[in-house]
Amino acid sequence: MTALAKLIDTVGETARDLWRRGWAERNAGNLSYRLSPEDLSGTELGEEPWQELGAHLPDVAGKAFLLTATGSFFRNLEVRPGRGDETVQSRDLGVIEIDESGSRYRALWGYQGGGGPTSELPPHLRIHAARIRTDQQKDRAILHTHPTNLIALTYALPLTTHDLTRLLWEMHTECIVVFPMGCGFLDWRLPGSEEQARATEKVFEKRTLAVWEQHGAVAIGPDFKTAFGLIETAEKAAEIYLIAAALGPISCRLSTTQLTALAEKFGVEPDPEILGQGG
Ligand code: 2HA
Ligand code: ZN
Repeated sequence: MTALAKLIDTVGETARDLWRRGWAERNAGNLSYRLSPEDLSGTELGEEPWQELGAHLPDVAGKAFLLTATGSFFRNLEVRPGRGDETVQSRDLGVIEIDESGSRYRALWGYQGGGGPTSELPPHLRIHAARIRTDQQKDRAILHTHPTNLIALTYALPLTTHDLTRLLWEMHTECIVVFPMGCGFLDWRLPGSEEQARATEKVFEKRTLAVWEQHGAVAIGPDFKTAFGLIETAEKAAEIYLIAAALGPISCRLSTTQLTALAEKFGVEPDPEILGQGG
């Protein structure tokens, strides 16, 4: 079994979890992983023609990525017979490399049947670029999905990064420990646009989790389980908030004192700009 096939197994498990949670309807969501040369050892690679990225991204120049295909269904990426043979999933996934100038890409593997990488290639590459540039290279796995309760919040409430993070931290004890740097909030922008990609890149210089207004969530971690855990925890807090709000006015929330105590006990350093206010 190649290293890539092993990685694809974890993609299958993640896709299954996302689809079963109802966060990946039809072709919703996409994912990417920044590959090391070892991740590609033993896999037969081809070289499709170079294509323009439409942006100049020197931080990811020369790097290779595994990405879902445009239009692919997470449901189809579930682990299924053929496990261990990466050709089974080569229609819904592919590997690209970025050229040395950081302005073009080409497919090296996958995208069988004429597909290409996700239409949200721009935010994926810019999130990877942000983590590399800020010396957080351990983060390789990005997940974008459509978690119902988090999205619902963005329709119901006027939000900012500060307000959304406080809401999530205050409504579930886990949150400040799992995402001490908070959850970025980004106003609605056209998915896959340069504008969406640039705004998202800025958030990920500092944070590992964000919500796109009226659209979904995106997270990065060293592996897909970590990225999934970030979204899962935020989504749980959103669900608790919505259930509590449906029962009547919310009568209590975690206070700044309680949040500070949690951060101290679990050894995390929350964003002071968010922890220092409100509560
Ligand atoms: O790829 O979720 O945001 C489908 C999407 C776009
Ligand atoms: Zn989406």
